[in-house]
Amino acid sequence: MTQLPLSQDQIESLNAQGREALEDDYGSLGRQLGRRGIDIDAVTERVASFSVAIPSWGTGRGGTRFAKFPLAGEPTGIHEKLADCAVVQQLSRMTPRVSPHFPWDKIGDYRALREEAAELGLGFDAVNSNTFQDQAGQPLSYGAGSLAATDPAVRAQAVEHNLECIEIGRQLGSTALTVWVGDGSNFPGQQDLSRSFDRYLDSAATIYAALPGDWRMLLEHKMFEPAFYSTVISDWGSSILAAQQLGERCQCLVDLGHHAPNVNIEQIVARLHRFGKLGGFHFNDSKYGDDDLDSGTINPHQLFLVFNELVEAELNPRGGFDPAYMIDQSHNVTDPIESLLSSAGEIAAGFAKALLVDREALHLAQESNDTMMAFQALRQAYRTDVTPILAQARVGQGGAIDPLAAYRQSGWRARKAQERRAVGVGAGIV
Ligand SMILES: [Mn+2]
Repeated sequence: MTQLPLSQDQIESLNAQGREALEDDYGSLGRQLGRRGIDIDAVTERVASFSVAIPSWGTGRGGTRFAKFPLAGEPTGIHEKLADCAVVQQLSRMTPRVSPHFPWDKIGDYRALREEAAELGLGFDAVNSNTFQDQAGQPLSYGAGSLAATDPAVRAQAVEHNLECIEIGRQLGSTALTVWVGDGSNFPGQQDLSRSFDRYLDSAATIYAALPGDWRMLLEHKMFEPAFYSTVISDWGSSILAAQQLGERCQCLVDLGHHAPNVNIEQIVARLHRFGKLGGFHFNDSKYGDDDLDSGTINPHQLFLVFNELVEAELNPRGGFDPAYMIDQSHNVTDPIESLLSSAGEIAAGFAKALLVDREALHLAQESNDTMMAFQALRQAYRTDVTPILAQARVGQGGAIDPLAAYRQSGWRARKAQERRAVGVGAGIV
C-alpha cells in the first residue's frame, strides 16, 4: 500500500482548473504533428514511460567550495530525503527511482529502507560509492588518492568500501555501482601518470570481480576538480580504456558537466554506444567550468542533441541499450524539490523533441549530403513546444499539469520547516 506524501485530491483539483486549456493545447499540437505524420499519443506514451533517477543528495541544499546555505525544512537523513523524492515523483511521475550515496545514506537496516521506499512509490537505482572525502572514524585518509593511491592499504580500504556499497545495493534492489574518484594531482611531476592509472585499474578489477551476475559497474569520468593538474579518469578516453580492460559489464557514465567547454558530448555518446560502453548519464548543465547547474538552464539545445543520439542509439541497439539516467545537480539557491521538478521537465522535453525528429528525412538528407535539410530535420523538432505532451504524460499517471504550481500550493516545505531539525551552516560539498 503506497502512502504518497501530498494530497492527491489537491493535485486533482488543481489539474481540474487547467484541464480545459491542456486539452485545447494538446489538440492543437496533435493536429500540427499529424500534418508531419506523427501520432501525438504515441509520443506521449513514450514520454510517459521515460524515467530518470534522483540522487538522494540532490534533495538537500548543495554548495560550492566556498559555502553552503541551508534551507529551512531541507531533509536531514535518508528517510526525509526519500519523502522529498516521493514528492517529486508524485508530481512529475518521471522520477520513480532514487540513487543512494554511501556513506552519506548509511543506516542499519536496508531491507526496511527498501520497503519504506516502496511504500512511497519509489525504488532504488545505481549505488554511488564515495572515496573522494574522509569520513569520521575512517582509519586511513584519501588525501593522497583512493583507488589509485600509492599506499596499498589505502587502496584496499577504498576497494572494501566499494564492496560494501555492492552489498548494500543488493539489499536495496540496485543493479549498478557508479564509481567516481577524485584521484589525481595538482602539480606536474606529483604523480606518475601511467602508474596511477595502473593502480586504479588494479583496484577497479577487484571491485568488478565482486559484481553480482546481473550488475553493471559504471565509471564516471571528470576532467578536473578536486585535482587540477591531472585526474586519473579524466575523460571518456581514459574511461572507455578502463571499461574495456575491466570487462563487458563495466561501462562508461557520461556526466554532462564533466567535460571541457564546447566539447561535442553528443558525439561522445555516439562513440560510447558504438562500442557497447554507454552505461549511464548524469544530467546537469554548465556555463564555465562548473558542473552542477540545473538541467536545460544554459544549453537546452545540447540536451536535445544528446537525446537525439540516445534515440538513434535505441533504434540501433548494438548489443543492448539500457543507460542508467540520473539527475546530478547542486541546488545552491533554489528549493531542491523545485529544481528537480523543473529539471525532470527539461530532460523529458529533450527526449520528447528527439522523438519528433523525422528520422527518415534526416537519414535521407545525410545520405545525399543535403546539409541544410539534415539540419532542418533536427531544427523542426527542436523548435516544437512539447509542453502539452509532458503535461499529458504526467496527468495520465496521476501527476500534476503544472508541478511547480502544485508543489507551491501544497505548502510542503513550510510544513517540513516546522517538523524537521535545522541543518547547520557549513562548508560546501560537491
Ligand atoms: Mn555525476
